[in-house]
Amino acid sequence: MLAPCFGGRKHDLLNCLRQMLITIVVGLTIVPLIPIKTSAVLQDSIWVVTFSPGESVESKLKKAAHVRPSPAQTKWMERERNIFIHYGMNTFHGADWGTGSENEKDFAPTAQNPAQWAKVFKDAKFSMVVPTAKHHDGFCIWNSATTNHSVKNATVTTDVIEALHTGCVNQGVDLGIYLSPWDMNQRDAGVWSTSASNTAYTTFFINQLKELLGGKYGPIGELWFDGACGDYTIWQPVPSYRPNIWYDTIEVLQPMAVIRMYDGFYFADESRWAGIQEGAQKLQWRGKEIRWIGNEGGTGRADEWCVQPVWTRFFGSEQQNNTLGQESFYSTAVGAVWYQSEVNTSIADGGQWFWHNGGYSLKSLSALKTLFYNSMGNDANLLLNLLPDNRGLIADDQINLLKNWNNWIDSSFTKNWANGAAAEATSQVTGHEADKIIDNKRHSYWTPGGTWSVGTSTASVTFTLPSAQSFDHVMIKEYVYNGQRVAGWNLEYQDGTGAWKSLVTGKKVIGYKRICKFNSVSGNKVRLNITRSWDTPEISNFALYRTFSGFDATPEDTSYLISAIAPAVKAIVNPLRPKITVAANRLTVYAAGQRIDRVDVVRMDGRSVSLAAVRGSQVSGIALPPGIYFIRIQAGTRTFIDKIAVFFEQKEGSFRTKRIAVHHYP
Ligand code: FUL
Repeated sequence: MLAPCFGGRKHDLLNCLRQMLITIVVGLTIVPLIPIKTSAVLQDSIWVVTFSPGESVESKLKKAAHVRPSPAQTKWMERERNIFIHYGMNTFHGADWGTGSENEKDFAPTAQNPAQWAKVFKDAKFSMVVPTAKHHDGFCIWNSATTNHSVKNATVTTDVIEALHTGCVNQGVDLGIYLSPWDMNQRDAGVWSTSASNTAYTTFFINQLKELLGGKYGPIGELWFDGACGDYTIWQPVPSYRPNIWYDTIEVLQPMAVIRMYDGFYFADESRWAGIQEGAQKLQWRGKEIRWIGNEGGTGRADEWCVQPVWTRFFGSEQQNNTLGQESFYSTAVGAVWYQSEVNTSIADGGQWFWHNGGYSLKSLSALKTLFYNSMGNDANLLLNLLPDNRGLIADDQINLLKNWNNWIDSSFTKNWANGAAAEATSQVTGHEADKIIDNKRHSYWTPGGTWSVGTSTASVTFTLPSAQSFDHVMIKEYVYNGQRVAGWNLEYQDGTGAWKSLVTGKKVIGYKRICKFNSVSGNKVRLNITRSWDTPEISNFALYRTFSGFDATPEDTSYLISAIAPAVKAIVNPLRPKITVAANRLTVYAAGQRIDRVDVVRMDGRSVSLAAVRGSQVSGIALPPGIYFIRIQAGTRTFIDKIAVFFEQKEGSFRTKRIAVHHYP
């Protein structure tokens, strides 16, 4: 069957036709293992550079500064947050690792609805979902012709990947695939083996990839190859695996998919590695690779580099090296590659990936905030795992936590207090002036220009805000489309006395996006100092944020969530559609004739000043100083926040509305 691959979204027409062609050719039958010609890059390209033997570290750093992401890596980088889904046979056995001998009939969801999952991803602003098509036990949640151990023999026979694909197309979310190389069911059938001479499993695995990537499930954005293997040493390459053939297959079938590399992988085979070291050969890098951050607890390194020096042939056991990416590796490095990291962790605590009958303990809101800083705020991408339950649904507690988290992100990182600032740089190039940093455009940037020396050059930009503001975060983006360069920076502000004081110190990386938190300060002058850069720095965006904590709740306190409201009460709350009008410095809330018990208008400055608490269906005439406000509406016995950003600007002694955004839940 030819599934349409446009799905209502903009996809490359050629890719689509290509996928259709592949679907016709490959079909969904088991095909023999035909070697697929590698399209891997055998010479330097934008995403890989090979150094010359004896090259100086300074020269290597300058070359590394020009390594850039490929189109597939760029697309993935800009996704920023993706969802992981662990769902399969384990969901029905209260296990995180199965045995491979489970009865297919045990897969028996009572209300399975991947369309519900897709809506959750969309509402929580995730770009792509990566479901466990097959976990280590070998049970396939798609209708596979490669094995009987799949949903086709389960109590519920729906092809979960197909249903999820349909749901995702409807919600505008992309699909990725997790496919476990380790397969306990095939081990027991004698197909999976660690013996290097066993080719049966490679054939089997490639056939599974062809089914999943052949077009039936549309464009696939990411492949995830778990290194875990309880039947062999972790991180060491399983001798029978042929990752290069897996990757070749992906390149042919899904050229825009990135690959979360199988842990036990080599940068080159032994003979070519020697040639690379001698300068006779080039490093091979596909421009599809993404890097495991090195743990599953959601933390990253103090500085997380997208560009990685290549100094060892075998990378698997280096994945946890805490100094990865640092300049010290360049003395022995043979080259550098674009290899951005992905932070994968579960929304459940204790390393639990699958839903268990005995329940789970969710991460706290505060832990999810930390996760945001460690991933999307630390030059890395987030892959956050959700656990559909044995009904086949994502439970409300996970959805509510995501809503709380998004409320915090949106309220904290929307209003840029540096907007409208005057930007002055120590030097700048025509067309790339300092104010390009605060034009809120992705593809414009400031650069000081001139000749840049890695060891001695520095540059600064001073931002003068229109008026003194308080802020507690900075967000900076490098123009990584030309390469990642900054290797040292700090931030200062001028306090009331005119003295410059440190806000952020000791940082190396900026990269795609860096967000740093500090104690709230107030001032109107802020200075970004680039103290080290591998080549002329290029900075594309800068923001100062003020976080909102007025309605922060502990995970136990979900009272303000609409989804926590009992259905009967929800029916009353839903139609409220409060209307917000602002005239000069007055704010009015109408509740469309519905009764509301109480309205609180709270200022979003972390100090949580309640400005009004009024009963009735109409609240009006609240005098408001400039700021961003949240409105909490209480109906019945429950409360929810209708998140409202009301931006005021002071103009000639009065206030005028700059922007009003009203969001309704659900
Ligand atoms: C690990 C696996 O063993 C876990 O079960 C889970 O799938 C996690 C994402 O990767 O290596």
